[in-house]
Amino acid sequence: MTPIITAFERPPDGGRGLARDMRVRWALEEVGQPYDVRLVSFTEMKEPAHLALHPFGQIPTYEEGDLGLFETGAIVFHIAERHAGLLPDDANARARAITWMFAALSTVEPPILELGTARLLEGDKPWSEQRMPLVEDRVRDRLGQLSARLGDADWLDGGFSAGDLMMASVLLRLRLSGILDEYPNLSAYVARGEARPAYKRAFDAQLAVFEASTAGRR
Ligand code: GTB
Repeated sequence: MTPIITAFERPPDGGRGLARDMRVRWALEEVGQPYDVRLVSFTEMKEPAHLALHPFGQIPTYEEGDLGLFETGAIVFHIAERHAGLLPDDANARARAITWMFAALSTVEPPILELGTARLLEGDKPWSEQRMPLVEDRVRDRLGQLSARLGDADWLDGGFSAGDLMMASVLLRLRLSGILDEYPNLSAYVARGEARPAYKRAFDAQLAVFEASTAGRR
């Protein structure tokens, strides 16, 4: 059965692959699972049909037969559990790869999201200039720790796993800030992720959605 995921009908990131359907697309491409995409508008996301799938009215969602999932972490984990290629066979290595998925979402991503909020939504507030260095340093604290752990390894724990897919996706959101470049091994780590054929296929697919959404407006 071909799974169906949801994505923005008009991607607000300009096709840069920052919306979270990209993580799900990447996982599906890594395991070689074809998928369909249902594009939804911001209005449709808040309507009952979509809310029945996603209680918070967001993308991405994942449908496979009578299974409906939301939350990118849960979706990628589900894909990794059901297919070979994203989690090691060895039970302990598998548990460590899952740990890195959680670390990406629970420990590394929150300060990165906070930085995005501080810059995009609070940048015009009178207190923003004073607060910004604090927010940036919280990101640097996490990146410094992650950089020390990664060292000169290619991936976080042996071969590429769902943990790396999630961590690289989280770090990618920092690219425009310039902060990622302060950590050359993390920057190279993200570039290794982006160089994977599965990443490229996923990126091209989401970019095609953006391009189609702007075609009629030129
Ligand atoms: N915890 C959820 C998950 O991981 O699945 C969070 C899902 C989420 O934040 N979805 C966003 C959404 O649907 C899209 S990805 N937002 C609409 C809404 O809440 O009404 C986040 C995102 C949005 C935009 C950009 N961008 O423009 O660069 C990047 C990332």
